[in-house]
Amino acid sequence: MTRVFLSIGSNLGNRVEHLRGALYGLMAVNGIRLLDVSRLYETEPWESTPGQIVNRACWFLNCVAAIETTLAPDVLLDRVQQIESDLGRVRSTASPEAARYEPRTLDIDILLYGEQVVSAPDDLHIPHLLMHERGFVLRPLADLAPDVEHPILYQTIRELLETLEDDHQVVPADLPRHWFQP
Ligand code: PH2
Ligand code: MG
Ligand code: MG
Repeated sequence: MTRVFLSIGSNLGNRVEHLRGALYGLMAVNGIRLLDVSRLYETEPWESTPGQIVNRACWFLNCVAAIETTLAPDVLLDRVQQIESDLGRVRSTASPEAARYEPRTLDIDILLYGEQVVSAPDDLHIPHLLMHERGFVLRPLADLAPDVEHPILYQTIRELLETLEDDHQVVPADLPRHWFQP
């Protein structure tokens, strides 16, 4: 069993429903046990088109989930991508660069997989390559795992958050604490 942290985000359609769907989807996978979920945050989009930034409706709703899994990293990636497509995400045929920042119903990213470092040619990088630069990742992750250490940077999530230079806004969402009931 390995403890894994996943970043979950949506900025299209019924965002809370998409996040809920992601969590129920994870709970239904053989070999995954959902341990905990962070608070929800309204987050300013990172590197998207300028039009999105002024429109709060296009902000993301982000959270982080802690799971325990017996699945290997590549299998886990396959399962979370299946959940993304089950919930209606259509991957663009545009270039991978353009696709990275287009609005999405649901995005699930593997942040940390135990203390393992994974660098696969097929685009799977663990720890997530940008996690330490992003408030929308570190803030919810610090709700669950402030003392966990980044396996390459050797700093804890709390330390990374304290020294973070990211001026994108990350605001706790105005939702009942029990927006998700396992
Ligand atoms: N995901 C991205 C790009 N930009 N911005 C925010 N605020 N939240 C995200 O989840 C996010 C993003 C690529 O996956
Ligand atoms: Mg992402
Ligand atoms: Mg992704």
